[in-house]
Amino acid sequence: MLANVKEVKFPTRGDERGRLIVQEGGGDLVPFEIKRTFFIFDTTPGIVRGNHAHHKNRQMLICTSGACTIDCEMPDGTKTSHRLDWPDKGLLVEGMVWHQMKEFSKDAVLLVLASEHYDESDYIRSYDEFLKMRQKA
Ligand code: T46
Repeated sequence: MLANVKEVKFPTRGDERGRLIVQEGGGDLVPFEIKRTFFIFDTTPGIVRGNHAHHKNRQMLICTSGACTIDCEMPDGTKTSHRLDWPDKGLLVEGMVWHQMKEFSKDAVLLVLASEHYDESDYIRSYDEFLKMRQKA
């Protein structure tokens, strides 16, 4: 069965010039074609972002600088928390996972690779609605 959330580790390539990490769509680590990327930075201290789920969109979250924490709630009610604090750490978040991002360090840059183009109708932004959909599933 497909895990709703999965921590992955990207290989680090490096030589005397520095380090390099690759994310490629359609492989084992990012198991979808990447249609969109965006990143979150310069966050307000103490802020909590997210607080939604997606119907269809699948995402890979990577904190390329600094650190932040991702809290997830699965369709079966299981809750997990993940600290992203190094650029080789990725968190695959499938659809129908309620998630929030918090505890951003001042220098945090959270890169998100998405399987879908932006579509507001793909968001479930009401927690009550998420609970109702969860019961139906
Ligand atoms: C997610 C987490 C990890 C766009 O116009 N296009 C886009 O591609 C995105 C991502 C956002 N926007 C607009 C929609 C809002 O007016 O930018 C504004 C901020 O978006 P939002 O409040 O959804 O941001 P977050 O940080 O709560 O959530 C974002 C993503 O939207 C979401 O898909 O899973 O990062």
